[in-house]
Formats: sequence, structure tokens, C-alpha cells
Amino acid sequence: PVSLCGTWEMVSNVNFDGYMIALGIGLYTRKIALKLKHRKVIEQVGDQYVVKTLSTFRNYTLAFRVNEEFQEFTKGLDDRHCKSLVTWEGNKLVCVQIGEKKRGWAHWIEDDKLQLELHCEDQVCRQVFKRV
Ligand code: RET
Repeated sequence: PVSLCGTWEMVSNVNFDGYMIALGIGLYTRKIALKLKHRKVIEQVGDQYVVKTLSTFRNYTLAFRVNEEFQEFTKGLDDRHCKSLVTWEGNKLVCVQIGEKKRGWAHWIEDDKLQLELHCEDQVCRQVFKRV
């Protein structure tokens, strides 16, 4: 599949608020987070990925190996601990985050853009990023 690596800037963000509400994120953080245009910086060495979500308000960095369960602490988001597992499903890099909430995400390339679908409980957020 096409590489996810590179620097990406947000072009659209549908139902991010619904996703954040489902995570139990407070109103103050949600109001600020909704106004942000995030960037993703994705780096890969072999099967090891580092995904940085960067914004003027807060950053979130996740490092993982595909097919290897890891402990995730969603610091600065909802501050929960999950057991996370990232796998390839066709052309999609899919993560299941096992913990208090039913949640996960998928990254893939479509129309030369980075697509990110985040879900928590019954809420789905869809974000699209273009290459910088
Ligand atoms: C921000 C700002 C503060 C509030 C929230 C945020 C959400 C970040 C998310 C990051 C997802 C990262 C993924 C990485 C994959 O490797 C922007 C930090 C809630 C949802 C899926």
C-alpha cells in the first residue's frame, strides 16, 4: 500500500465533538480542540511507527509496532489506559484500544489524502489530511 509517512495537515473533521463527548472529555478542552487544525507527522522504521498529532494547544505522540500489543495512555485526551493493538487490514492501519470504552481508529490513504476514522462507543469521527 501507499506509505502513510510524511507531514499532513487537516482539511476536514466531521463529528470530532461527538467523539470527544463519547470519551468524556470536558467542555473546555472540547471547545479549544474543535477550533484546531491538527497536523499529523507519521514516521516509520520497519514495523515501528511514530504518529505525532500536533496542534498549538496540545500534542499527542503514539509509538507502536504493528501486530504487537502495547500499553497506551491517552495523555491529554481522556487520560485513560488501554491495551492497544495495531494491524493491517488490507490498506488500512487499524487500531483496537481495549479498556473502559469501546474504541479504536483506522488510518489509510485515499485520493492522495490521509484518512483517519476514530470511533468511541456509537460515535464516529472522520478526519482528512492533505500532504504539506
Ligand atoms: C488533540 C487536542 C486535545 C484534545 C484532543 C486531541 C485529540 C487527539 C487525537 C489523536 C489521535 C491520534 C491517533 C494516532 C494514531 O497513531 C488534538 C491532541 C481530544 C484523537 C489516532
